[in-house]
Amino acid sequence: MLVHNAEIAAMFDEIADLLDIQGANPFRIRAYRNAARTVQGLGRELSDMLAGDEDLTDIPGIGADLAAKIVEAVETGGMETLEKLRRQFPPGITDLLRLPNLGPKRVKALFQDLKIESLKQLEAAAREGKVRNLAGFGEKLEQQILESIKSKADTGRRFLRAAVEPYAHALVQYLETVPGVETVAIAGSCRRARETVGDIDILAVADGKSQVMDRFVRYDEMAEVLAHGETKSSIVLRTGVQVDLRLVEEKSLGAAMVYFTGSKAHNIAIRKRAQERGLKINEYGVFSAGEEKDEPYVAGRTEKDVYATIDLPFIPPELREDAGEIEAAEKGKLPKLVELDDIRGDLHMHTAESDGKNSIREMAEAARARGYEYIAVTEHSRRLAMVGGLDEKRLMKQMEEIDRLNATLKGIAILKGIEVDVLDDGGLDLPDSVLAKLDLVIGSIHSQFRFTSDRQTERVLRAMDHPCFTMLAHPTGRLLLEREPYELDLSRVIEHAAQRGCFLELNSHPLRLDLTETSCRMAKSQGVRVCINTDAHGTTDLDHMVYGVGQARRGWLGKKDVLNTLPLKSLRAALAKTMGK
Ligand code: DGT
Ligand code: CA
Ligand code: CA
Ligand code: ZN
Repeated sequence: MLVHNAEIAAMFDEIADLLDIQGANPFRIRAYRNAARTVQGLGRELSDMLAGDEDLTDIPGIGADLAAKIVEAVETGGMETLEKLRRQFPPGITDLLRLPNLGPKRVKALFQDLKIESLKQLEAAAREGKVRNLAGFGEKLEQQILESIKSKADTGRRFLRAAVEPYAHALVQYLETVPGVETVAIAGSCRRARETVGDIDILAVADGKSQVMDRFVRYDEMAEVLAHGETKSSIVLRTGVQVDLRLVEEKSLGAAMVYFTGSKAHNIAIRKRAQERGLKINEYGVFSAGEEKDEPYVAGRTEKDVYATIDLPFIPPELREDAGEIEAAEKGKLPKLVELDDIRGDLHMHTAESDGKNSIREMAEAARARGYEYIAVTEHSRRLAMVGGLDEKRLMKQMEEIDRLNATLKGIAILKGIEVDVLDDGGLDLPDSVLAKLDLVIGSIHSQFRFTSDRQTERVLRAMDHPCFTMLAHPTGRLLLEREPYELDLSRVIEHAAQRGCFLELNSHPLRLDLTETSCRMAKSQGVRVCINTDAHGTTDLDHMVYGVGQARRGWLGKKDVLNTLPLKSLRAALAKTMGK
């Protein structure tokens, strides 16, 4: 049995949840919580790393104890620690914790005082007005609970794309081995590189006698078969992700790819365009919609052919949201989107000097192995003492170390930076005299997430006005599926960045992807360059760059719009300018 990262992450999350209800040591809870995030965004399968005899404790946030649990999970499919905890609680209890208004204290109260063990029971109790009387609840919270149960039912469950993609790729590989199968391709929101996905959509071309559907519904990670037909089947994998597989004819593959890649809004727009040309587009092809009933086939083999029938060039999947791409394509104004290969360096990372896992040299060598020209080392500043933030003295020492490394390391340049905390009033957490010695200064909001929009925005604008401010890290502070962004007027921030001549980070961590695609477009329209960083806490995290690039592409960014596509010399000049040098 193959155990994927997402399953291991889910186990760690559940352990953290249950420990939380138990009132266990917060540090222990946080360690599991962080491990879940790390594993989820790893970009490589832990089972592969183990098979290759790699040391899991090299992964940021994974110590010997967590590494042993990962080994246990990969070998047995479970964790004894989790089993023990589960035996102490009813099974529906973790669903309660996932409601936005319910922390472990409240879940414990619901469980102990009202014997509520599931969302269903909670909904019933809230309807009957029983919940409001519990200590620390009240009528307003009861109402909010009902609303969040409802909205949860509305939106359905979504998954991080990064967490789901390994499943999609494994399944594609599996299907490709089935005799008679010619092509297997991923479509849907996965292909459009959305941050989160509702399910996995796969298309296959196979000869008539192929067993592909039978093999699909017997995939060994399948938990449930929802539909089993000749051309369409759906299964649910053990982790809860649904996969839709459709078998299409070769002459329809392009049309089916367009249709099932979506988005729905994009499809509707191109169908309308086809109608205007006396054509009909569906998942089988493009047909001439004449008077006669037999509707002759016009095209459908490739996506390019399909778009050509409606006088459009190929539109990259990341842009297919009916957000102006069709108009742009019509005018020949589609952007040439940035690619992973265009990226020449990574300007935000941490080392073992603070809460990272590797030395500066290891980070530099790993970056060089990925073909980069440069990196910047950007530790946290002193205010984040909890994660080893640097004060002036330690930062100066690190700068000397970087000088020594730069003198010996060939083929990669290490820039001196800092991820400095933006203080409540917009000041920076280190003195100007030391900041001025660096090559770049990244400002981050790590506190006071609850400021009003006005106050938060003023805070960020003040920070940007600092003479040594290069870029704003993870500008909205959101964590996908976990934490809403803080209130911030990003359009003012972007306008200000344009005037100030500084940059915005697009943080590539699969949980952050912070900037959104809309903000990327806004930045581009104001001429503010975006820097795609990984914020790596270890060498393996450098691989997150691909997710940042995916997001940038969804945000219409080309090579010129992205700061870290510049060669070293021009990059240095661009950075120096923000530092008043
Ligand atoms: P997801 O799964 O929620 O992340 O998003 P998608 O875009 O993958 O949506 P999904 O899986 O429901 O359907 C895959 C694609 O199939 C979708 O992007 C467009 C196409 N599609 C599905 N239903 C319809 C429909 O009712 N009309 C049209 N025009 N296209 C549809
Ligand atoms: Ca989908
Ligand atoms: Ca689907
Ligand atoms: Zn960072």
